[in-house]
This record gives sequence, C-alpha cells and structure tokens, in this order.
Amino acid sequence: MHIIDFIDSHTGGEPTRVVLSGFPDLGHGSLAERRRIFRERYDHWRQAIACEPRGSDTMVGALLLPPQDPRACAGVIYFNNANYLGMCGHGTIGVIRTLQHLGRIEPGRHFLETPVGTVGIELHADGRVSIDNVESYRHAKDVQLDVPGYGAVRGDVAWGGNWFFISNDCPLPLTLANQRALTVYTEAIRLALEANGIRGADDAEIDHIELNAPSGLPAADARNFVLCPGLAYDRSPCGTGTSAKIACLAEDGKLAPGQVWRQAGILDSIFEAQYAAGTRGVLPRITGSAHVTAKGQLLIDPDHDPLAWGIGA
Ligand code: PYC
Repeated sequence: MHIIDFIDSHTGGEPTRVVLSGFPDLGHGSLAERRRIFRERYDHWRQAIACEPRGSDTMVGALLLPPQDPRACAGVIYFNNANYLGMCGHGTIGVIRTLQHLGRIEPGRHFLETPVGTVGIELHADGRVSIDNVESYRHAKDVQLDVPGYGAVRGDVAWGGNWFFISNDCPLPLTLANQRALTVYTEAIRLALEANGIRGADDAEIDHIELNAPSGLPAADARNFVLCPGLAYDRSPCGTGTSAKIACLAEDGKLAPGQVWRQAGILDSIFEAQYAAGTRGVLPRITGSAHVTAKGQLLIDPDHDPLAWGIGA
C-alpha cells in the first residue's frame, strides 16, 4: 500500500492538490530533470493523484520537492489529468497558501522553483499572494486559422509559463452556462492549431486556448475562458494565461508598466496583473487568493484495487 499525504486548496475555484510526502524519489537534479524522471518512470502516480476516482479533470497536482535554488522555499512540479505544466499561476498561489497553512512560511518575500525557472513570491499579511512570474512574451501576432465548423479565427500565440493561443473571437458569451459549448469550440481551435503546425517557440505545442471578452463587471477589465490540456476549463482567471495576455497588451501599447489589469475568470473570480519591462517581453506580477479545502492521505493499493492507479484519459 502506498500512502501519499496531501493538502487541497482552491484558487478562484480552480483546485490544487499539494503532494507533501509518499512520492517515489526523483533524485537531486534540476526540476526539469526531475520532471523528466516523473514523466518517464512514474506517470501512473500522476494519474493516481490527479485523475478519478481520487481527483478529477480539473485537479492540478503540485509535487513539493527540495529546491536546487538556494533562495527557494520549495521546488514544485505541476501536473494534471493529462500532462505536466511548466508553471501554474493558480497552483502557485495554492502552494504558497498551503505552505503558510503548514507553518512553513510567514507573510513576506519568498521564491519557488519550477521546471521553467524560479519565481518570486510575496505572501501578503491579508493572505493574498503575488507571483513574479517568468518572463512572458508574444511569439506571433494575429495568426489566422480556419477552424472546422466555426470558420476563420484570429489570435496571438504567447508564452506566460505555458503556451497560449489568445483570441477575442467568441461565438458565445463567456458564461458558466456556456462552458460545454466553449470547451468544444476551444478544443476545435487547439486541434486546428495542431493540424496547421502552428506552434510556440522551439516547436512547443500550444496546449492552452484562451478566449477574452469584456467582463461586464465594474471590478474587472476583461473576462476569459481558458481551455487547459486534458479538456478541463480553468475555473480561475489562469495566472499563466493572464501573464501571456498582458504581454500582448503591453506589446500593443494598451497596458503601461505598473498599470493594473484586472482579469476575471469564468466564475467572476479576479486576478490582478501588472508588469515591468523585460528583455524579451514583460515581467508579470499576478495577485490572487486561495483557500485550503482539505487535507488527508491518498491510499494506493495495487495488490487489491484494479483501478489503484486511477482512470487515465
Ligand atoms: O493559473 O496558470 C494557471 C493555470 C494553468 C492551468 C490551470 N491554471
């Protein structure tokens, strides 16, 4: 029997499951190297933790590991029902609140190491968390795509710690009631990107699709709908998606350094975003809140349970 200690939280509605102990040893390499070992040797552990019956399509796992970067309070590898994430904004906010819940960190300045770099963190006295995300930039502007069943769709390809196709072409209002139709539409965009060989830098797959529209809320500048790899939509405003979005706004001269952009998600939860100029793009700062919802142990009994390793996609 394998026993995994975990703590769950949600950030603007999007869950994060922090794995504290019980995971196989991944060695002492860089986070990218340890993620490679995780993927190659222990992918069934990802499935057991993130997928049904213990998890769900929307669960993001966060494996806590000792960092290599001496500044960092922890290292973390993010994963979900289908794959591994480079960075995860909502997940980082959840991890930091979880570390605070455990008494491992106090309000103040911290660093967290991820497979795509070390990110600076500020844990505020009121529990909000600001992330100084990895440098974000637009890779391609105004890409036109023929999406079967929908016609021409235009959008930008941008990096915010994950790869995004960001479009304002929304056939339906971005509401929770429309989430199924929006999921089908954004998956059709993702498949059209794949079929047309449209990729990010270094030939990376574009695995997040972000739709943007006016928020309809006095407290927010825009609302988004984000399809994550694995076909779940982000319940939060998506930290890496918001980073990619403000990189595009900055390049279009629509957002000045230090100016606050309030990004609502599909549940009306809001991340505040601002940036400083970077060398390639922008250095985003994303602020949001998370709440701890559960803690416990996952039990994996491969000798007796035929679905011990979860239900894969
Ligand atoms: O907040 O960056 C994010 C994120 C990525 C996937 C789900 N949430």
